[in-house]
Amino acid sequence: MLIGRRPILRRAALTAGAVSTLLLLAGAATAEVLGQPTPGGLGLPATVTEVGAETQFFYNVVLLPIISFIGLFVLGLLIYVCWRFNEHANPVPSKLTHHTGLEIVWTLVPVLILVFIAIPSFRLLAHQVEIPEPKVTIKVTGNQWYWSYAYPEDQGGGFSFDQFLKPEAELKPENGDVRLLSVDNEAVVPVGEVVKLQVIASDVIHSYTIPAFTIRIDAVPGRLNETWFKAEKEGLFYGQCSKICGKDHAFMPAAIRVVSKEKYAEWLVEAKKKFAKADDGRMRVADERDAR
Ligand SMILES: [Cu+2]
Repeated sequence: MLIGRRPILRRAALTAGAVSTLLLLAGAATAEVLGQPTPGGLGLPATVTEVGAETQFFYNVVLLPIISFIGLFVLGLLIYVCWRFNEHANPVPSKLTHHTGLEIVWTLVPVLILVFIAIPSFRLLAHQVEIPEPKVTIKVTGNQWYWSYAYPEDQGGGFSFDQFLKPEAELKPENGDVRLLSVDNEAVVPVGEVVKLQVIASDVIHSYTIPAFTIRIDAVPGRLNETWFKAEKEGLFYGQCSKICGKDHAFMPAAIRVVSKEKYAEWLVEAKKKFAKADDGRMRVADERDAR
């Protein structure tokens, strides 16, 4: 019996390997475009952070082959059982109900697989959760249905602004605008620096997600969540709200532009002037409302 099963095991292992290699290649093929989805893309989107690279390694090299192998192994067993033990092939069924050795094996093997997965998984989790000393801290607030960003004063900021979806009529594809992703005010961060995001919501639960940074963090009213990223490449990176938050949930993209340190310093100066007026305006509206 055991001899008959071995070629099936070997074939299942080979097929699992081939499937995961194909998926890996598909992932590599889409790695060209940064920061936004690619038509016909397969696999995880390209990442520009160390944590992202670790996450993708964990998924592509550890999890995907294991799950492909298990799926194909179980499928193979089912097909074998249907073929070998159906009524015609095996008219007198075995009365066997217990097999201590087999029961120990099918308990122990899954436990060992889980332990094998748990070790790199916890190491990765710690890397994601422990925030290194940040160079830039930004407060991101989720609103129905847009994001707001606040840059603290002691880091050259002292301003805040809202980020709305660009209406379809204003899109300029020749300037790289992307439907349902481009925004009016992009958030800007420096390349190669640790950026800490403090994320909260003003109304309902939203979720701030930028796939290229491999970050997704819930924005919850009354609770300040934190995450971080260190982008290693310059570019424009899009994300979308990832928690169903109301009727315009699909229309509140997030956009972060990663630039050189010099350009970031220039942007801070410009943004301070540009958004100071907006802040005054908002305060004036609030004052008038309070006076009423
Ligand atoms: Cu939302």
